[in-house]
Amino acid sequence: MPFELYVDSLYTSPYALSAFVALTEKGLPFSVKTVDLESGEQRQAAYAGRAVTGRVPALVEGEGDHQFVLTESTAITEYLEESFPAPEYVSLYPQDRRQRAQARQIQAWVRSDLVPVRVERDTEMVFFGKACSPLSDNAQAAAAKLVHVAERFVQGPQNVFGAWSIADTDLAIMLSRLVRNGDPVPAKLQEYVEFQWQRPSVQQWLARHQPG
Ligand SMILES: N[C@@H](CCC(=O)N[C@@H](CS)C(=O)NCC(=O)O)C(=O)O
Repeated sequence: MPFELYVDSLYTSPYALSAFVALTEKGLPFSVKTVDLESGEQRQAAYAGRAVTGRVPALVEGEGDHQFVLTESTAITEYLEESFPAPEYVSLYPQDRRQRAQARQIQAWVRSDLVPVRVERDTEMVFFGKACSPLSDNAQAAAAKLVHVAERFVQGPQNVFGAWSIADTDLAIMLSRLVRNGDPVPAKLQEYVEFQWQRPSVQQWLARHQPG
């Protein structure tokens, strides 16, 4: 396997999911290794000595002296896109320069804003249906902003930019924090989340939650 992808052992990291989907969409052979974040494995030398930020996901390419280890999911997806470009490989980003910039905009935004939604609707709820309390005032405001921005981007029930891009997966996972919990979200955005959820690369990630 030329690549290894380190993900959290519960498979709940939306950032690990994004890197997993990127590798899967590119059709690259890779093995998945898990890191137990609960026990702090990410801070131990065996992991942090290689994955310098001590977080998941981490992409490992090659072996020995030539091994290359990269963390930060968007750095990983950009690296894969440059290393394995279209048309030979599936594109992770739109071909149009402005759309590509907007895809990066979505990716950066869902990772840096909306903290109350990320805290009060964590991905254990998304993937395991964990019960959640009603949203606080702060989280309601963040949820309203998420819906407002998503409605500007999502014009139909399918992809933001016509062809699928990795920003669709990232935006849909963010929206699924509300949709999966039954928080009010316009039907168009619910359909969008469902469409993205059915993507085979996302389903391959979900299959990792099944026992056995
Ligand atoms: N901006 C990073 C975020 C990565 C991140 O927050 N990873 C979390 C899991 S979702 C993690 O490794 N947490 C353990 C820690 O920080 O100690 C990315 O996009 O990869």
